[in-house]
Amino acid sequence: KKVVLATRNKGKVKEFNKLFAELGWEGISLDGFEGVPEVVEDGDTFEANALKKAVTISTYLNMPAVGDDSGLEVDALGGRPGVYSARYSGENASDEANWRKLLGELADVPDEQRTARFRCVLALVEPGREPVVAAGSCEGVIAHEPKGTNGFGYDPVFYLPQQKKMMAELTSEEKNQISHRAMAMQNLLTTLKSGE
Ligand code: ITT
Repeated sequence: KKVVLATRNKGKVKEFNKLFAELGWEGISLDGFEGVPEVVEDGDTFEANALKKAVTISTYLNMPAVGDDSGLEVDALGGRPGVYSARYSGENASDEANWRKLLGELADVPDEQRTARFRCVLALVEPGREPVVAAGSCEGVIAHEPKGTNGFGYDPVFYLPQQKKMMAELTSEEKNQISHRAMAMQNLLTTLKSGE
């Protein structure tokens, strides 16, 4: 199955390429196409934005597309940055600027109140079919200092108590065993199989 990855995020593309390979799917990047419309992420839920990405790209290319909307929910911040995770410290903010802002906001928050989770919603949109949506999450704790250079986004400050490591210290294979994206992908497959 050939599926366009409706994302401009290179970290996501890398993870999807591995997750798709396990299924025998071929993930096609947006890089090879011209005139691809920008998706305005104005939804207030992960689901709305994931659908918008997949519908926009699938309609434009007339091919199956997967949209991924994801982010970090921090309990001490009432669930922020949530759907605004990519733009937490401003439009086109770097990953480092975003996690530095997060560490600043949590500076006075004690360890036991630093719980958080990554969430991912995937939407698979195929021409002539009903969209399929699936979600996944991954629990962790926001650290005080960054560590690790793998992954992307908030991975350097997202501590996994079970692994006793930061997400950015995991290899992409290890991350793909436990991540919100991997869980959402599993749930997507289960839903697809149940509809066959
Ligand atoms: P696309 O919309 O083109 O897919 P994006 O980076 O704008 O790319 P999102 O709107 O879904 O994607 O924003 C998700 C942000 O949440 C992302 O930029 C990271 O900061 C964070 N995030 C999502 N998944 C993550 C992961 O696996 N590890 C670390 N941070 C993650």
